[in-house]
Amino acid sequence: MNTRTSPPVFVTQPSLPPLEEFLPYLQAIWDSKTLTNGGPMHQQLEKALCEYLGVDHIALFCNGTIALLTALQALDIQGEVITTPYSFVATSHSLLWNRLTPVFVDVDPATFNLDPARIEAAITEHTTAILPVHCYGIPCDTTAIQAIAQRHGLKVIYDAAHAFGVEDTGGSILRHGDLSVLSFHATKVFNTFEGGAIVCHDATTKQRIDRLKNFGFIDETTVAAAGINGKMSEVNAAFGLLQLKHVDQAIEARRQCFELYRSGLADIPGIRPGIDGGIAKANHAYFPILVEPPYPLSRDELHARLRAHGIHARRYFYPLISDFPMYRDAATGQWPHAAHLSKHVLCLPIFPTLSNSVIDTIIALINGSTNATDSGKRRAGDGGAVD
Ligand code: T4K
Repeated sequence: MNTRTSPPVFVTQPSLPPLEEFLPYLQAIWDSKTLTNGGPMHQQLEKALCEYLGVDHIALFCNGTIALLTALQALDIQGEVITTPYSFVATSHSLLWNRLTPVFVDVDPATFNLDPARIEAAITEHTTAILPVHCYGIPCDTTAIQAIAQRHGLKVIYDAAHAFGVEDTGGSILRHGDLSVLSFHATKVFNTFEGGAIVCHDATTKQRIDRLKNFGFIDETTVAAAGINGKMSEVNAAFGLLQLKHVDQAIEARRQCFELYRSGLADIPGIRPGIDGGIAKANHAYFPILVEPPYPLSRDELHARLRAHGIHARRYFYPLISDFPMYRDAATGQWPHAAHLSKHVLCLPIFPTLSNSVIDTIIALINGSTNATDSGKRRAGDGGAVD
């Protein structure tokens, strides 16, 4: 079997609507000459997203990272913030940029998310907030986190960068916590090229966030806070309006990829396909698999093997954030579950235009590698569950 795919297949590929559908939006921007600073496209997208996502208030941003920075400023978070080491580095970088101290807590290996049972033990007199991540779009245990936050008077800001459109049985998961932060980066389920947003619950907070993302301006001559420039441009907002028309179809196409992977990988010893977490509505942003014994290759060997065949799966999230140099000093704890996931999870390509035949090829490569001769032996110590 010739399993080399051509061209290469990446972990994701952005959804793009037909170009001609975007031209009228560009024409409208050219006509209005309003390019940014909360113009008509920006306002329309905020309204449309509130309706689509089922939330009351949303503030658009130029990207998810600046939205995270601003969310922490908006709530005036100080001191220590409990967060996960198993995420994209932007999560905790937002803390360092605010001169806050990240306190890493281990994850629940079944959900990839902060383990509520471990949060309480990490709370000190300096703790003011929890910054959990709905990793891969799988909801955190929001009920337990809320109970802890209430008991200790902490704010909760969800990094919901992966969680566009995800619902639990009560509705949008973006309703949980004080704020939720979305990313609309090119690699996300819903993209505006670059972009992001903060979801909040009341008009006063929305106004504060809107001012903070516009240098702190209240009016032409009054600056209320040391704000930043976090605004989304009209072109990005217009693209978002168009993307919204296609996003349900895109999520459905992802779901079909998910189902194919799930059934195709179900019986391979040592390969554990990612969960959908009993989610009422999943977005299938990522397709993580755990690669563990008795599978004969290590995660890294499987990663290399797929790559040799043009399949660019990704080791999200390796290394752990706590292993990056700027965190090592502060990060003195042990996170065995997060460390295990970081060494054993591989995210397979998943995106709306991924063909069934490529998925079949990927499954065959993973399956065939049980007899693979093109790999080295499992490295000593690289395996074994944490518990
Ligand atoms: N919080 C969490 C939990 C996050 O995951 C992220 C971002 C953030 C916060 C911050 O949100 P933003 O500030 O980014 O809005 C990517 C993304 O750049 C990043 O947005 C994302 N998380 C992270 C998980 O993945 P890389 O370094 O893996 O991206 P890159 O360029 O290697 O892209 C992956 C693949 O996607 C490429 O191999 C090819 C494909 N691709 C990528 C781009 C940019 C395309 O086909 N077209 C493209 O335009 O970080």
